[in-house]
Amino acid sequence: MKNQSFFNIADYFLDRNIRQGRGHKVAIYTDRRNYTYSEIQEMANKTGNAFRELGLEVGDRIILLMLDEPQFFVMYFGAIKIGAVPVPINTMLTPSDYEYLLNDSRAKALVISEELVPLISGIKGDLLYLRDMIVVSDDEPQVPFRQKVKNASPILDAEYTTKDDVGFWLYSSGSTGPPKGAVHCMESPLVAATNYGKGVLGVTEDDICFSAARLFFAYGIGNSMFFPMAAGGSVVLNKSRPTPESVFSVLERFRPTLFFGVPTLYGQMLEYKARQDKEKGVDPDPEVHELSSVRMCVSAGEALPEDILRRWKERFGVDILDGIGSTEMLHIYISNLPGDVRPGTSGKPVPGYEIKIVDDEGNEVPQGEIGRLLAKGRSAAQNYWRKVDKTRSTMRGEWLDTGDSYYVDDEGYYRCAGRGDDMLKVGGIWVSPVEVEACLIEHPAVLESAVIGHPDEKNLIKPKAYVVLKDGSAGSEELANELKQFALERMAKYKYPRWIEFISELPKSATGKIQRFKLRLASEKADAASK
Ligand code: 3UK
Repeated sequence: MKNQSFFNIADYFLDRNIRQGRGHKVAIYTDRRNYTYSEIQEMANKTGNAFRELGLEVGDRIILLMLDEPQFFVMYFGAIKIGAVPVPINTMLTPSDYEYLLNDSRAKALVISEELVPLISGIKGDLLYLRDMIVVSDDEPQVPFRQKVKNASPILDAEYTTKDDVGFWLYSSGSTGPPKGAVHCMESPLVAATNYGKGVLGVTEDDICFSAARLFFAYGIGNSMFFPMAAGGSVVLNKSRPTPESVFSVLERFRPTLFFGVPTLYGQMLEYKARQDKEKGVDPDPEVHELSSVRMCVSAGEALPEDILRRWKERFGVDILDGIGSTEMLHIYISNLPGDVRPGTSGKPVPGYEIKIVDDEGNEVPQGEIGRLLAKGRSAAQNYWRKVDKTRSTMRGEWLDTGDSYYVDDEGYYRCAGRGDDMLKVGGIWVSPVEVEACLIEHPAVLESAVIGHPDEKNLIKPKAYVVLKDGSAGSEELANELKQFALERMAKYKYPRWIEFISELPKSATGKIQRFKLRLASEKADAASK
């Protein structure tokens, strides 16, 4: 067993920092108090020992349905220390989504933030594998687990794992079918932190990271956990939903050096600031603002509109580095670089990753031509859990098919040209058109529907639904509002269609597949004509 060298990411991120003398350093800042590396280590050790007492073992999944709080770190590292597998999941889903995730993962334990308990109270089906639910409130698990933690030893040597062991999973959603568990290796976090955190952002122990993207996303967990902990730096955690107001207040209070967001938020923050500036009635002082401590901003999740980047730099004097990452690659693998930012592009390959753009036969296309973006690197997931076909079609040997269409421009910058599968990103989160369509069809008046991404006034993508009614009628504004409400009540809120257009039939291929690209083209044409 011990012929492969020991590697456990909890040992690397916690114990190593303490061995290197950072025990008294603040690892986490929150509104209530700070936590040193030693404190997090001790709590994680006790938690790991308490997990063992529950009978949890190497390979057992533990779902984390948690807000951004220190206990997320404690539970995550407690699990990894004993070789169990933490599975952070999205906190904005519905009871039936949670039922699926709990059963698909066969998690034996669920750790849930108290505030989120109502989300799962509506689960109607059976939870076939779940044995223990641990509720976290006020930075502590509730009894009976709290008692187990209290009585547990603060000493816990990490399980003898290697870099290839399963470290954790992250679920990724597809256009059809349910979400897929991307199974990540133990070493993936360190690879992402080395290639991008250190290589691109130059994160050091002096950095304080603050990510508006939450810990349950690959993007967020990289920003808030992997990058600071790999460098021995610190992170600010904030439980509240990232609104411009809450984000500005965290920036002002904790003065982080690195800020991570998604395009929607950058757009909202600019708007919020413009409103404030207007109310004050004086020209804004470009030197005095909440971002004065920030040396670099990062955007990912969807393409950052050029205009937002330009306005941001004007107002706050700091660049936003746009980069493309994915749950499967764990983090950003093509990025704009400090001092080499080309607005409207994803930048260039991050050193440590290889990229190629190929045609349908898998041959590389000439520069300037659009093709499928493939990526290769050691932070790539090893497989999708219980999805053999999907694994084989996406993870092609050393190369991962990202599902994105890209091309390289004349100057070598990578430019996004959409996705092959009609999926859309809303505020950085996937929305499957198929899911929204299926929901609308449940409404008694709806015969058929097709959903596409449509830019709002800030040029950010939101779902738009084309609806064919059963009675063939032309619909009405009331019905449109009713359908929006109908969708709002049945799915995660960010998925509902912001616009509804009634049409007499949907464009379809000979095989009966909805041709969403035709609707996209028609909609773009109509927008251009109305401008
Ligand atoms: C799209 C982008 C254009 C693209 C993510 C940073 O977004 C992340 O992971 P997901 O699995 O989605 C991946 C897909 O999102 N995308 C992401 N970033 C960009 N498109 N420009 C961008 N800058 O379709 C990609 O395949 O949710 C982002 C770090 C870790 C991540 N997991």
